[in-house]
Amino acid sequence: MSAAQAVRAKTEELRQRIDELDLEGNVSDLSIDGYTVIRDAAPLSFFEELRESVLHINHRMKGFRRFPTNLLNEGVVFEQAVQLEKLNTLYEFLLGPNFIVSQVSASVKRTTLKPFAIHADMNGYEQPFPGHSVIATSIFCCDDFTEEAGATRFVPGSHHLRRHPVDGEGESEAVAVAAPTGSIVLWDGAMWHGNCPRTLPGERVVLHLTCNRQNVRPIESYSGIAPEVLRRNPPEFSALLGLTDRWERREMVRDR
Ligand SMILES: O=C(O)CCC(=O)C(=O)O
Repeated sequence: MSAAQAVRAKTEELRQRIDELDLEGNVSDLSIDGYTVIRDAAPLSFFEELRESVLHINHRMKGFRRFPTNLLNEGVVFEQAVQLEKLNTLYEFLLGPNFIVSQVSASVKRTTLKPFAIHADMNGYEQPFPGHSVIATSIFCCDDFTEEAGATRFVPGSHHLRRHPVDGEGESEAVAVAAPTGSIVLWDGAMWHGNCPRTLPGERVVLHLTCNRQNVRPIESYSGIAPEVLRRNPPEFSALLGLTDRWERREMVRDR
């Protein structure tokens, strides 16, 4: 099979998977608006366990102010989070086959009048951004997302601009996403987004998962991941972490 035929076969296989998993609507949301809400990506019990684990880390870190990162060493539920079929099919749609995990992080938003300012996740990128998606972020909703609950807010279609917002651009156009507990919200890294103030009591607990196209440098390094984490997961897990990347070179080695 030629390289071109292999690429076509992968595209056909992805198209079939999108059909089988009933993700056509999500694909058009991502293309037109730049973000989508994925329903039933995992059982509710998974989101309950995730919530408990994030709150446990939050407690251990004395109510972290900065997002904690490198959560793949924090338990099986985080390993499961990076291997969900529906989500990873949509990551593949955005970032191509062999996309890699870049960061696994979490946040707990309590009652506050402070919104998260509008920004794009294209850290390290000058402008214009590449014409295709290179980074994509998802948020796992362990609580209901409404405007009052402090939901993520988006400027629909802003990913088409291929640049960062400046001087408060997008603040007045952003709309809160509505998503029930158990949803995952996924967006193109070029999307302009932030979050809303939380006027409700209680906490909004979420996992943040950033993935990259395979040739984009990840934020986290997994070379030091606990060996038992690799042992208890399939080989595809190591590939997701970029550990089987045949272009990764740590040394300059002369050809013989
Ligand atoms: O917390 C949110 O809803 C949005 C988070 C965010 O802006 C991000 O992860 O880049």
